[in-house]
Amino acid sequence: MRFVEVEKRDNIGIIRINRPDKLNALAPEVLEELEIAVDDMNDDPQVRAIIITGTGKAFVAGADIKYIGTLDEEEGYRMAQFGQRVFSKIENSPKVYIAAVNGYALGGGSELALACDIIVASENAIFGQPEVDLGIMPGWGATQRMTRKLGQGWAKYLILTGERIGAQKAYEIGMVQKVVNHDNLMDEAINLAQILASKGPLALALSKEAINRAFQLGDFGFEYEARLFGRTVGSEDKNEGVKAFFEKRKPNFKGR
Ligand code: DAK
Repeated sequence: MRFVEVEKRDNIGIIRINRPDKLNALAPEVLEELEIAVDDMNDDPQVRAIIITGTGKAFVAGADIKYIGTLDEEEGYRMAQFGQRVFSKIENSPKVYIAAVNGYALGGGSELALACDIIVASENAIFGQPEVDLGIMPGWGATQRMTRKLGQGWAKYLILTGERIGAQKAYEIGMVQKVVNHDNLMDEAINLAQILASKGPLALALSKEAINRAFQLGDFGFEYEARLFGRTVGSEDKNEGVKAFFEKRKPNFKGR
């Protein structure tokens, strides 16, 4: 692929957006390649945790502004649906996605990071939803995911002002889970991915599914959790996890 690199190391996948001359802006071809990479990771039984990062000084500086300039209303709607489909494949994947944010995560880049389960940011990272400066609004999920993750107050503040914030501020408002030294970003992200890849895959998948639905299900969320909990308790992974605990060894989970 031309704009997206894919790497696999043991149980970990790395997706790298690689269009540094345009700060990894998500033109349609880049988004198409990202979808292929995400499908590949989601379908590979060896891969248990995936890191998304960018080449150069940006994670992703947004949707491609040149392309946005060419769109009419109907095309804009379709483009929004396309990006939402790709990002939903990340959010709804049974595997854990980590955004390793190495620099600018603006507009669609911030939305891509928000679609991931955990954000690890370089101290140099900059987040923002500057769409309003272009006379548009976010179209790849920020109004929904940012609101669910940060609450209406911060979602409105960031989306309505377009203000850019640094990694530390993003950490303080709960958008970022870990801020690390820039040079250690990938080591930290890989270390976290390895920790996640060592856990019971079914337990991770079902925990993620229940958390994702927390805001949709109301009180039924507890019933839903109980049902998914039952599935984990009836799994081979549970038998292996409990056995390994008493045998004082690491479990060898199979994800079933
Ligand atoms: N799109 C296209 N090209 C971009 C770009 C972008 N988002 N961001 C940067 N570039 C290009 C620049 O034009 C420049 O290209 P050349 O002039 O070299 O050809 C190159 O990348 C390097 O950028 P700069 O020269 O500007 O680099 P600086 O270090 O000086 O500045 C910057 C870095 C990140 C502060 C600056 O580039 C910047 O402000 N970029 C724009 C950031 C931004 O506004 N991003 C949000 C885009 S809006 C929707 C779907 C999605 C969305 C909305 C609707 N529907 C389909 C409805 C999402 C929208 C967005 O993401």
